[in-house]
Amino acid sequence: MTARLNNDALDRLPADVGRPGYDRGRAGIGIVHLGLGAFHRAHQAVYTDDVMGREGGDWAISGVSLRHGDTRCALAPQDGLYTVAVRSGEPDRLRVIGSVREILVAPEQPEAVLARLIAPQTRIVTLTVTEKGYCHDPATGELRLDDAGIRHDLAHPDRPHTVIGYLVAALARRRTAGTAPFTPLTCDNLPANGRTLGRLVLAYARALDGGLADWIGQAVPFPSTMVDRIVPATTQDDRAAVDARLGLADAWPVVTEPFTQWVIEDRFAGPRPAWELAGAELVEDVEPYEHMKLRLLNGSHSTMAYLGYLAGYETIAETMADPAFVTLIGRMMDREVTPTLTVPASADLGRYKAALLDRFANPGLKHRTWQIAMDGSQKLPQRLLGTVRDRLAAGRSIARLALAVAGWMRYVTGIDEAGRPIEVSDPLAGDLRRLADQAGRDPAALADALLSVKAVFGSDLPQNMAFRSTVTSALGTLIHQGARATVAAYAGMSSGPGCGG
Ligand code: CS2
Repeated sequence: MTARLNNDALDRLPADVGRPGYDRGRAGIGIVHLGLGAFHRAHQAVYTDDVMGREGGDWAISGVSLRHGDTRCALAPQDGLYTVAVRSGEPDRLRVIGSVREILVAPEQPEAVLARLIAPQTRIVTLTVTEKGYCHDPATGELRLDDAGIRHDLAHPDRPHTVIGYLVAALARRRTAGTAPFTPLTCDNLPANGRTLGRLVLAYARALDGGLADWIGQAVPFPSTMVDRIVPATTQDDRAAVDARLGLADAWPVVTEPFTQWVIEDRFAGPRPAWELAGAELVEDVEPYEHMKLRLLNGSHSTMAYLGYLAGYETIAETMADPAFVTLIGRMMDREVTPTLTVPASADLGRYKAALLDRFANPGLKHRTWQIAMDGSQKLPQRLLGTVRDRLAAGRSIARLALAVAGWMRYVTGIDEAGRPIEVSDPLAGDLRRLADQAGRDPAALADALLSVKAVFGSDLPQNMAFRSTVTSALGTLIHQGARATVAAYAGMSSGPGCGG
């Protein structure tokens, strides 16, 4: 049996595999990360590993899984070590990351998680808990006081289940103990993610204790961040390829692309790692970067996910091998999204978009359309609907954006174009399916039914006749002609100035 990757095996790694450039045993834990998934391991943990390699520091990470123990099962026997394989056209570049020092599983060890969050040495709490982890209404960004987890936590604030509950319970204990607060640093693809998290934390704290809420409001900064790296779920083939290169068994490597970007608002309650040494951009205001990324990258991703899945494509790279999709996405970015953006000082939008098309086409990444299609009800507002609102307000066309929304509507009916079931993974999947079943396949009835979902569309968009009719018409074409023909037709279309064009 192949020996396992762990601290003792670091010396035996092949020369071309990168490894931690610091003494792991001496680095204390300074960061707690909530949501220890592949994205964190290929992104923030790598930046932190870089910084520790350059200047040491007590910035090791205590990684917390919020639901299952599978990451701990894989990584604890490896002393938290794992491989990041960077994949493009050439052979993978491999690097073993050492910044994750401890792995906790919140449902099994809630007190251990709280103890880490309360420890004075914990200066920063990073989060990648996905959109639905924030227990908020995606359309308004407000806390859902009727969310089952939030209701539980308000009734039992010392035994939280939700991320918001954990943050507030720990901040409350730090305040009582006279310990300085940590800085919560959200790394999820939410609009104004720091400000949103701050608003949710304050709303929850206020429901518990006004004094605590006032203290948080005054003492705890919530910097926003823009994070970017495409990290598909690891496959068995990926594991086998990494093991063969290492000559060791790594139970859960992560595979990613060469591109990586992290833009962070430089507002921290205490010290922070010098992430700029690893290429992060520390700025005053993240919003222009975030709009650029959420609307261009994630908006395109979701569009390709729904329409690509319906067209029978398993991955984004396969979808982008279809020239009609390349044209559709390129034109959607250029003609409908770009005019809504304020260009960040350091960005060259033309190059950014060209690079996106290349990144999407990376054939080494098996990024499943189904994976990106998950949780659409939580993603659509910031990826597509903010752009739609800006375009409608300016009286400009939204045809391609409307097609993307129609793609989501067709997808959540739960039946594909060949009549096979689609496994729709979304917190609202049941409601969406019920609405779709009641409406049947009449495009206007189906669009009306799904537009009534306030958590996605708010109360303004359903009232907007231009939006309603453009989405309905795209949905009609999709239902009657199928995704491939529809995408080809929309790709060939020229944009008029009106809302439908
Ligand atoms: C993707 C993102 O799964 C998804 O919804 O759009 O995870 C995307 O790959 C990242 O945001 C890229 O930075």
